[in-house]
Formats: sequence, structure tokens, C-alpha cells
Amino acid sequence: MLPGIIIKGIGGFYYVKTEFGLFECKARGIFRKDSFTPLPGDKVSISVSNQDEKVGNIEEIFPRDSQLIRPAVANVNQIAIVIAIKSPQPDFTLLDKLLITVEQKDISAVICINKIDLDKDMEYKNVAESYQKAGYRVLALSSAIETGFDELESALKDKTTAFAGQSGVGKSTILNRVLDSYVMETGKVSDRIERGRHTTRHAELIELKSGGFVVDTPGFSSFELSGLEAGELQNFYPEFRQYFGRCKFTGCMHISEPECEVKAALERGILDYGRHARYVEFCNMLKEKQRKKYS
Ligand SMILES: Nc1nc2c(ncn2[C@@H]2O[C@H](COP(=O)(O)OP(=O)(O)OP(=O)(O)O)[C@@H](O)[C@H]2O)c(=O)[nH]1
Ligand SMILES: [Mg+2]
Ligand SMILES: [Zn+2]
Repeated sequence: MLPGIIIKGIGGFYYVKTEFGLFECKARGIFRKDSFTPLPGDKVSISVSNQDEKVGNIEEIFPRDSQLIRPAVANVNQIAIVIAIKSPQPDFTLLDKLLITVEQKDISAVICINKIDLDKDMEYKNVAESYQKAGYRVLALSSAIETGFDELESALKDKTTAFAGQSGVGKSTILNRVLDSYVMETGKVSDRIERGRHTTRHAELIELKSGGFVVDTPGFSSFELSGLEAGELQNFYPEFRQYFGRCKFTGCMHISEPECEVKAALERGILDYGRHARYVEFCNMLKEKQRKKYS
């Protein structure tokens, strides 16, 4: 038995990276019977059926530390959330929802503010500060003027990082630069369709020379928070945690309660207003959802 990691799956075959190279594998029938699908990122052990042709079978899949749904990838331990400072304008609602989801999955996040070449007024510094206050690692990048890549490369080293974010923010361009070769399709979706190119992509782990893997993901424009209630939302704001248990009311939601430490920190400028305002918005949205469900 040989340990390995599934890099990608196409048409019933799984490509497994091992210390003896890449093997083309089939999954044993037992997985199909349990309707359990192996995913890219899965740690597996394979039996080799042909050493020369590098063919084998997946015999065992080890428990997953994490699982992303869209795209389906296992064992991602970091999400790089990419926003563009301009073109398209940053969507902070989307960014905060992504951060909440990442916190729910207990995966770490790094925020990449891209296209800073377009940012004549250096607005990105304010954005960076808001999220640094929340405890996040923030990188400023531009593929156009080749800046920020040393920091990005050190953030990626030895991790399995999925790149996520709105369409057109530059995820694939960043990855092509990091991988030092043209691997990902870039450009506007409409251009790709006009060129008649095949746009559906399978999630694939791509190995970095310096160690670690990256996964590109197709962009999206919105999604709904799921699997949480309004009362729990605060748990997914790392910057609120230090105030837990210090507000006057037990179960304080930090919205309109008196003697709230989170709001006091907001007034002192320690916490970011925008982050809090969107938190209130999400809370109301989740409450409304709960109300509809139980009425
Ligand atoms: N000015 C500027 N343009 C950039 C930069 N990075 C990417 N772009 C452009 O932005 C457009 C979108 O880039 P992509 O890398 O395809 O964006 P994506 O996030 O992968 O988009 P989807 O795959 O649709 O989710 C392309 O036209 C790029 O040339 C940058 O640093 N500066
Ligand atoms: Mg892309
Ligand atoms: Zn409070």
C-alpha cells in the first residue's frame, strides 16, 4: 500500500500523487456502494496494479479535516479570499459572508486585495486596516505591477489553499503568476464563451514548487449564509471574541443592548464600523429566516 493525495478526478479516474510519482487510480466499488465520493485533496492509500504504467486502486480514504462544497475539495486548510480594490468594486458583504463561512469550517483565511495598480488614492490601505483590526492577515497585490507576491508565496507555503472570490477579481491571474506558468484560464467569462472555450473546470490541486498546493475556484457573485442562527453569528467574528462575557447582559448580541463592550470598542475605534454594520444586517437577515421557518 502506498500513501498519496488525490490531485484531481476526471471521468471515474483519480490522479494520486505519491512519493513514486502520479498514479491513475480507480476507486474500489465499496466507495460507490456507500455513495461516498473521493475528492481532490483526499489523503488515500492505493494498491499499485501496474508499477510501470503507474496504475492503481484507491483502497482507503483517510478522514477529512475539512470539506468545501463548491468546488468540492477535501482538506483545504486555508482560503485566500481575493477582492479587487477596483474593477470590480469590492463587495464587503460577500467578503464578510465568506469570512463567516471560513470561520464556521475552522479553516484559516488570508485576504488578498488585488489590482492595487488601479488604486491611485491608495484606498486599499483603509480596507486592509479594517480587516487587520479583525485579526486577519491582509496582503496587497497586483499582477499588473508584480507586487505582493513574495508575501503571498510565504503565506501559501506548505498549506493547501483555495482561492475564492467574486468573478473577475483576478484569482486565476494570481495563480498563473504564483505557478510561474499559464495554467488557469483568465479573462471575462463572456470572452471565454465567445471564444467557444470549454469553461467547466474540475477542481484540481496544483503543487507549488516551494511546497503546498493551490486550488482555483470559479467566481460567484453572491451566496446565502447557512447552517447558523442569529445568536451564533458573533462566534464567527474573531474580533468580537475578546469581549464575550464582558457585556452587561448574558446573551448580548451587541446590537442595541445597553452597556455592551463590543459597542464601546466600536466607539473607541478599536473595532471597525463597517464590519459591525454588516454583522447587524446579517443578524437581522438570519432572524427573519428563523421567524419564517417557525411561523
Ligand atoms: N489592472 C489589473 N488587472 C488585473 C490584475 N489581475 C487580473 N487583472 C485582470 O482582471 C481580469 C479578470 O482576471 P481573472 O484572473 O480571470 O479573474 P478571476 O477572479 O479568475 O475570475 P473568474 O474565473 O471569473 O472567477 C482579467 O482581464 C485580468 O487581466 C491586476 O493586478 N491589475
Ligand atoms: Mg478564474
Ligand atoms: Zn454586547
